[in-house]
Amino acid sequence: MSSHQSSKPDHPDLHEFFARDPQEADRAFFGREACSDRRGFLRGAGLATMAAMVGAVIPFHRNMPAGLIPAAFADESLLVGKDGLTLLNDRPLNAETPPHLLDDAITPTSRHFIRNNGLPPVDVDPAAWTLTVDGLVDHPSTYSIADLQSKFEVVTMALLIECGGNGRAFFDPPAKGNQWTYGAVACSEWTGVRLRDVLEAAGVQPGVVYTAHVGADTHLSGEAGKLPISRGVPIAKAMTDNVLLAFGQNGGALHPMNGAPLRLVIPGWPGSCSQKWLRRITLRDVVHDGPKMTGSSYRVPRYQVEPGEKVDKQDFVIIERMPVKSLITHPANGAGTGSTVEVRGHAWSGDRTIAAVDISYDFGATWMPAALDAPANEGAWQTFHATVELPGAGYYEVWARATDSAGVMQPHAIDWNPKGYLNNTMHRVALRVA
Ligand SMILES: Nc1nc2c(c(=O)[nH]1)N[C@H]1C(S)=C(S)[C@@H](COP(=O)(O)O)O[C@H]1N2
Ligand SMILES: [Mo]
Repeated sequence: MSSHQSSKPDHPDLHEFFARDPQEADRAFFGREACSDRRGFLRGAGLATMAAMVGAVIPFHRNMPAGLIPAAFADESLLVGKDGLTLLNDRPLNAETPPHLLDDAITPTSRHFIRNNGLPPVDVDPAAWTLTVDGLVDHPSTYSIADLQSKFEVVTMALLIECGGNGRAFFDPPAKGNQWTYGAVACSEWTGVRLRDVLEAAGVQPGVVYTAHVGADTHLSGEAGKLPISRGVPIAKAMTDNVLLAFGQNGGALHPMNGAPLRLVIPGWPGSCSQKWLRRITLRDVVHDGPKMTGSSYRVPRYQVEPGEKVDKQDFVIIERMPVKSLITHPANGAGTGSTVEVRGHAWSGDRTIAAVDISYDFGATWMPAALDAPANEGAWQTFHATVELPGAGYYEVWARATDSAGVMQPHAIDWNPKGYLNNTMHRVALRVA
């Protein structure tokens, strides 16, 4: 782990969090239930989590008092197991990845952003975890993760998740919510079983129109039974080949904040569809109306509105596929470079592929095509690269614009919407040649 966060003293770190609320911090990080005499010690999954985070077994763990922060985390932020993420909020935890840390074709687990709407489950025991499939199915079923692994084909795919609010920070007037800039997007390699196979085994009844997803996280209010978020997708989307029930991330376990031990991955649609800490999928004969499915959540006006305009709730539509977009991941914004610059990044478009990425270094006057890799599989982003020759010393901007398989190109500007969703304007990176 690195300590990029230490350059930002205004961000709460692990020590502040433990000082403020040691019991909550213990539970959030290690699933440790502190006893009233503060001598509770770690067991089971909590101990395994701490051991994974310090990178070794802890022979004397029984002597560790409750609320003890391993000194191994001395200068670390709240983002244990994450590398260089920018913290946007600590309750619920939200953190994005600076673009230059997203340079890999496959996003390492340590660099996958975190978007939590509530409080993650504590004391997670993967061996005891179950998923229930019910609602309008012939055979309601409950599976352990081992059941899923033995009954269905296990597949590994690179799949893109982008938060519907990625880019919200650039809306004017500002839109409420996490002020994501560029980095609420990632393309990890997920291992799991196809949702389609599991739904087919359960027997999808005629008349099913939507899925409903329930996770094990709890509402910020602490109110029992109140879900922080429960979203769904049209049954046709749920039955596509690249929708996974994932129990593996990049060859290892899922990071606790990315939904361990089981999550949905629905690539190319708003990240909110990809329920983390997944416990239940219910098939319904109506469009799901769980928390964050209605009102202005993950919905946009069905017509163009003036910036700041009030929009009637009944004029909103649910966001489905995410729009064509690209991200420059090298060089970093503001970098000093020589006059020959290798430009790299990724491009994606929900349910489509990318046909071309063009690069400009003269503020959009001329464009050159970048070389573009095929996606690792359907639902992965595509990597582009180009060598740019800058004519001399000075300030430059590199711009990237992607065009997808339907011929749709990224815009210079997008229409405002009340919650700041779907910002797919071109990414610009500043360069200085000495
Ligand atoms: N159970 C649960 N699942 C969830 C969320 C959540 O708060 N709770 N957040 C959703 C949102 S809005 C996004 S963008 C993605 C982010 O996934 P990540 O945190 O693994 O990057 O998870 C989705 N799944
Ligand atoms: Mo999201």
